[in-house]
Amino acid sequence: MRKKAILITGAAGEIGLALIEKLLAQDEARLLTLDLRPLPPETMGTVTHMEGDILDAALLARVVSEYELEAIYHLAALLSTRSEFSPEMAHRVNVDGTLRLMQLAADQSERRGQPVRFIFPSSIAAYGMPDLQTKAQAGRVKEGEWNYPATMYGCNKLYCELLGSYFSRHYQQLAARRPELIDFRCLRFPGLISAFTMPSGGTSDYAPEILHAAAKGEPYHCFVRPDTRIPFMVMPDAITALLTLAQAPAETLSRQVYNVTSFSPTAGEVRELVLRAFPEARIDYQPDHKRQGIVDSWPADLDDSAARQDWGWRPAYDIRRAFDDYLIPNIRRRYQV
Ligand code: AKB
Repeated sequence: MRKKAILITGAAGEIGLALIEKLLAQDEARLLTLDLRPLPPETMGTVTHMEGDILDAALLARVVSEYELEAIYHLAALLSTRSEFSPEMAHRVNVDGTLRLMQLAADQSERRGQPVRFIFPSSIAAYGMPDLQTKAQAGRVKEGEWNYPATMYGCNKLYCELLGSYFSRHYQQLAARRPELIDFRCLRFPGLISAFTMPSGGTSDYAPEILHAAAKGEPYHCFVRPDTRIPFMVMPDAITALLTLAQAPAETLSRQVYNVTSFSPTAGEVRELVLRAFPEARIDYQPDHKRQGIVDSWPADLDDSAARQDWGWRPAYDIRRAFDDYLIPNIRRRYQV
């Protein structure tokens, strides 16, 4: 008999580790995790971990033969900066990998006779604004606006949102018998900041990098201008958003892709907040005009009213609470400063 499981791909990444921690705290015992890397020692042993590639058909076949999946959190991805250096590889991981996971979810839904919930983090990278004037005028961007991404990662995310919609509404629409469809739910995340982990390969990474460098006493050259503004959220709110959307009754959802956001500081404001806690920090600006161009193409703010209305989304942390109650105390503990 196959074991019931909740699959988390990209489990050793920032969101994955925070999600595992939260689900274990809720006594969730059915976690099956997948990543190219091992989990850190403190997490290893608390879940069933498979080390391998989401593109490995034999590995996915093993998952299907041994487990009955009830939900999939598909977090594995190459982020925006990394994807620009290897766009074809990004396409393989971000698109082909997601397609395979969706096929697996469709197969599992059919076997169970019940939809598998497929939770997918998308990103502000799915938006693309042509210039700073447009960005300033656009204000809080809604889900259906400015869907013209300027990065491989953004294109991959936007397309996978559409794939999710296809798999959950039209998959095998011409077959003689309509198959059981997947239950696809997606969040467009802003930049994320964790006190415990560092992102790698993203373009919103400057904000967590300013903070972690300051706490470690290392100098930091910020790769965007001080006036650069994009939305951010702290990791506990990102996990709350994922779990709340995953658990929302289907009839309350009016769409499949939801913006979520918390606060939209400039890079200069992030520096000021970090300096309040670490006055000795050495942070200057050395904009990299190419990475700057990517961040400039992302909205300054998101309209998350659909998430608020449909499933009661409210971030617990505004910018003050994020720094005073979550980031600074935890990062001081982490680096013992
Ligand atoms: C990145 O910078 O690529 C990510 C994102 C905004 O999705 N953090």
